[in-house]
Amino acid sequence: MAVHAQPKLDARKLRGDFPILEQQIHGKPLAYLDSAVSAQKPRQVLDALRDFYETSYGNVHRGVYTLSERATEGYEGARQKIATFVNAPSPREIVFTRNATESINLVAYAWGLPTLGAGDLVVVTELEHHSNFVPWQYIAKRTGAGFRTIRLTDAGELDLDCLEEIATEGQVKVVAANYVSNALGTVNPVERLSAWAHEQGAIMVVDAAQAAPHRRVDVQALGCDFLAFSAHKMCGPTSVGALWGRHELLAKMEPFNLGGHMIRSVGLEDTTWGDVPAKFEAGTQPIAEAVGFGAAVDYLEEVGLEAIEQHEHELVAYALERMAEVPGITQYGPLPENRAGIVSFNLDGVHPHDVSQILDYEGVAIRAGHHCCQPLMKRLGVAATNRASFYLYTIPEEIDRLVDGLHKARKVFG
Ligand code: 7TS
Repeated sequence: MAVHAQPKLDARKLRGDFPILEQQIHGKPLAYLDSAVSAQKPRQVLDALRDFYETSYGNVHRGVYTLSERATEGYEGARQKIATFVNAPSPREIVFTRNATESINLVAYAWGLPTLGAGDLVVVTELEHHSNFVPWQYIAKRTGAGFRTIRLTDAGELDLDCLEEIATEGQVKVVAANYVSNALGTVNPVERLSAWAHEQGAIMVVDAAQAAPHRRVDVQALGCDFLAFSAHKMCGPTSVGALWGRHELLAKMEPFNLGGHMIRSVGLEDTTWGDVPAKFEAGTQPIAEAVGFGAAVDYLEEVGLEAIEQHEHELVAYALERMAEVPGITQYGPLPENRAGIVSFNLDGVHPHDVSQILDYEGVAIRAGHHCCQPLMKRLGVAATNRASFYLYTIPEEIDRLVDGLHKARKVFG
């Protein structure tokens, strides 16, 4: 549960930081209810990007001139901020990647490919985004390892009763699960899964793409071995993400991408690798984006992660209650107590794309589709759902407008 270390956030005031929210869509104020797909950017992040390009831009770790040193300070300073943000023991354990997807692929390829084999098991959940499902399924196939999924209860929570059975079917080597589900908002018991993974002699990989923006994430408290997240869902720029990994694991792993910067020395016969994290950062990195990522972390810390979690908890409870008034609605996912700021639903007889189109005419942006969770959609017995997702700038009036739009969609298509 949230610790109320900070005062409640003032979403109305925070909205002033987000220029994009000032516009109208189809003559109506924009209600952006799709932050799970990507969050909007505050002026503080946009200014940091512009300021970096205008005053400090250069390539990093290369030049001995002032500008390159300044750029390196900005880039490494961002790494330090991100390490502190997830309570990593050392900034060397933070690897910059393009996004959460690349972070997970890095682990699947660089750790999984040489480690896994016949008789081993890779365990994921039925609730995964494809980013934390497909790479593991693929690497399991390539290595001959088995692939198992932790099933779901009807409430959309992980059914941990199946763990015992899975453990009898092979040597569990990796457990990969999301902390917060992007499709249902379920908050998963990552600490328990980490403990179980370690009992089996396995590593625990956490997809924190939907957690890091919305709640305090502490890699040491979670007890995991790897944690992946993306800046763009955290008010930061696109094209940069992070992988946190335990140093002893990162140090033993082979590289993922090969080329400039990641080497120690290159000879005609052999090449040796640089230290962690350089070993995993081949080629020119998303330098300004990393600096913007650091600014986004500063912004979230300023608002307060506990305050953000509490705000979204109130919004999701309000949304679930208000949406239950809509005739013919089916809501998916757990009770608000175990859910982040995401609601997933269908309207009887109305295709999700039609719902989201009607809402767009009202200026309300939500997502319709399978949310990159086809195994989950199969479990729910649907092809797609509508999904509304909230963030620190969401206000209850936007949920009221969503509900009004749903009544309208029923009238038009019902
Ligand atoms: N994991 C989860 C839980 C996600 O929600 C997403 C993206 C990813 C991984 C991948 O993140 P990326 O930054 O590498 O793309 N989520 C969504 C979504 O909910 N709708 O579209 C993308």
